[in-house]
Amino acid sequence: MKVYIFMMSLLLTIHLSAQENILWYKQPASKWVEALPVGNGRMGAMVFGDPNHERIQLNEETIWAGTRVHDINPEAKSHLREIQQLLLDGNNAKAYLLTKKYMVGTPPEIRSYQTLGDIYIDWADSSAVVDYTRQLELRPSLHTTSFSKKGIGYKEEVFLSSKDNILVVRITSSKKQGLTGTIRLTRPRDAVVSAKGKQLIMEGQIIDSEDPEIKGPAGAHLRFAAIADVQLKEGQCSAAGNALQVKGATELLIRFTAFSDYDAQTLNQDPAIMPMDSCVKILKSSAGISYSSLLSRHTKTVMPDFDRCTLSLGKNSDENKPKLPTDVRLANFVKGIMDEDLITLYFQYGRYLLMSSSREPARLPANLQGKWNEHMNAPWQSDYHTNINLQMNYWPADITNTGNTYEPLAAFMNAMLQPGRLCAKEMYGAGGWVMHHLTDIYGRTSINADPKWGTSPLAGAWMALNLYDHYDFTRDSAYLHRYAWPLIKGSADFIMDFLIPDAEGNLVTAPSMSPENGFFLNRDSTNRHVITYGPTIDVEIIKELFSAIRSIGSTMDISAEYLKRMNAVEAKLPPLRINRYGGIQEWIKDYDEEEPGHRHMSQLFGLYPGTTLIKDSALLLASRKTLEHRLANGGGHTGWSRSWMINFYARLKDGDQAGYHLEQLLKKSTLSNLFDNHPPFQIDGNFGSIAGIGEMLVQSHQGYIELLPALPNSWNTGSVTGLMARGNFIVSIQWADGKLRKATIRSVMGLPLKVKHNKTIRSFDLKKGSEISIDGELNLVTK
Ligand code: FUC
Repeated sequence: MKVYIFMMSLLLTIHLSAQENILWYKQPASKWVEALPVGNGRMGAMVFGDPNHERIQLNEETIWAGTRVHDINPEAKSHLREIQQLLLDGNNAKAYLLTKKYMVGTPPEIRSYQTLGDIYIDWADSSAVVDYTRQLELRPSLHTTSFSKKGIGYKEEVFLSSKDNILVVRITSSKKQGLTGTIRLTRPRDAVVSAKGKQLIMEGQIIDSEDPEIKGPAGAHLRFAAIADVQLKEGQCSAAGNALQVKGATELLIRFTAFSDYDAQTLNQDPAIMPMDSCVKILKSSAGISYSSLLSRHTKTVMPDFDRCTLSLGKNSDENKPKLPTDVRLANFVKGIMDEDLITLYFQYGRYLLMSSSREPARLPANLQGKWNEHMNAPWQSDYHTNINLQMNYWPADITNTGNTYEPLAAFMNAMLQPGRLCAKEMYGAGGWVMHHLTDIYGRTSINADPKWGTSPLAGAWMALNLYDHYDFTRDSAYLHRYAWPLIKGSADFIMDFLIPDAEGNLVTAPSMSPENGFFLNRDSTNRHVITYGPTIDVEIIKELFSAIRSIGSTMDISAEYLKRMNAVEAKLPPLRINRYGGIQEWIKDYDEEEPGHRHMSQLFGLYPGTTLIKDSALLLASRKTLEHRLANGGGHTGWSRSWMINFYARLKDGDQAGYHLEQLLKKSTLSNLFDNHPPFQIDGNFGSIAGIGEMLVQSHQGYIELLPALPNSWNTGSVTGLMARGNFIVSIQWADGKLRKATIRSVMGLPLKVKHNKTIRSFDLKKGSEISIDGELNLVTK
């Protein structure tokens, strides 16, 4: 009997931990958003899996148009007071005009992240293709296309190695010497490709032309280089013009890499960097390593991070590869056929995307499209929007335990301090640092758009809070000192200099906005405004920032005097108010909103990612009303907006609503390659939503770890391993029939532990590195 029980529980464990980690399709990608992404953080590639004319679209994280400029409008500071006064006087229209004239950056816009180019492989044999499949294994991040032509089997494997910093493409044929075709490396512009020996060599420089919108410096900027190095088993490879002709090979191996002369530390081009030398050096270091060793080196690098966290919603088959192709499953899901495994696949795909766009050797954070972009001029420049999007990209980094994906963001933000300090001083005459609603890799900090989008002076403080939260999860004090604290303290310095008193004696930000919603000053007015003073999101950001400083200040170099000043400022912030329909008031007054269903829900910053609204039951209730009001008016219609909804409802401990919005995201805002669809493709929705899944299962923002705080009824049985909670705890949970069966919590740092489930809260003494297992009543259980 004992043996039987043991076997059953073993089977149950295996069953629960078996997880599908494969996206697969029966046909090649016919467009870019059907192709599948691989990435090593620094480079990205989209694989089409075309059996006749293969296309692998390539990205390198630094391939951006634009250049380092001093973008502060020299008129800003001298017109600041006037603009502020106009806003306080209710002359928003004139304030907007002057903001547009005097505060917008010079140049007023930024340029785009660009495609690096494409590798094309045109096969000589274009006869009928049978037995076609292409698949992306998330674990260990490997794309495989296989098919047959005239009885000959072909297989193409593609991965982007973090370990060796190269793209690897291996193609084999089942028939000796079965591979004959042409390999090309191309770019739409600004590059020359030559074929030498068995290599394709690209050299280029980004040419920025005059653009009436951007008005940025025209000219030749970043220099870049790329090499595709080909090795064969049997057969020949020779240059044919600027392409390589392969004849009669049995196996083909392409190693590819690319670099520019951009330096991420200075956010600038560095003429001392020789991109071609960087390519040669990297390729040399992996020369002579066999394909199987390259793959196993890659696997050993990425698998441990991927395996940190697993999710099962109870339906996982024991097979690793699902029976139906991913696009068919998604189409079924859209029709209303529930597929729990598609949700878990989507969860792991989000983690995969973050790991593939933001890990060593990446030096830059994941942008609006991660690192995957086929355009020369991408939607929203594929840039770093900091009025929700960049923040959202990193929401899952800690809770879903994605390894060191945070590092590129932390380093980049730290580099932003220098231009941000200049901006605070020159634009506002303030200390500290500031940035507005977007930036590029050259550290632009000004209002770089029409002020109705761009006037977000606390976007930098929001970023600083993001960095603080990473500290709160990891409690890594070296990281805190090096990266987070200078941004946190610098934001507080800026804010205290920037705030002005309004007529009621409140201290307010101005000019500012509630991204990116408009309002009417009077109910009968037809004049729409965006620019304002003291919007609610700013008040919430300041409160969160000051509270973060209070909780870590004692360990940092901060005087009692400073804390006193901070407290005095906080006491004069405008109160958080409830508006006429019972929601959180979005602006300083209860204005009529222009778009009641607006995609941004900035006034709920204090619900998620913040906590201000959670501390007060009336405000918490009003938060729910705000969501209902937005939704009743068509809200949640962009991918990222829907993802934010999941987090909001998770924080409201409403699992069914959180689950509903997750389903809506898959049904309405997900492309067949499971990319998030704004539309168009924008990756923040992939990231925000999986943070939301984490929040549904474990929350840790209230001083305790709450287990299964927002479990949907439909997630009846399941398990999760390896979620992270603040204080550096690693949490695994099993539940069945909607009830917590067992939770295991490991303490990495040995900090005090409090756990909550349903209404019970219990404290535990847990030493560094040790773990406990508890049941649904929070009683200790032996394993
Ligand atoms: C914000 C959003 C848009 C879009 C853009 C990149 O401005 O309002 O919906 O996501 O960022």
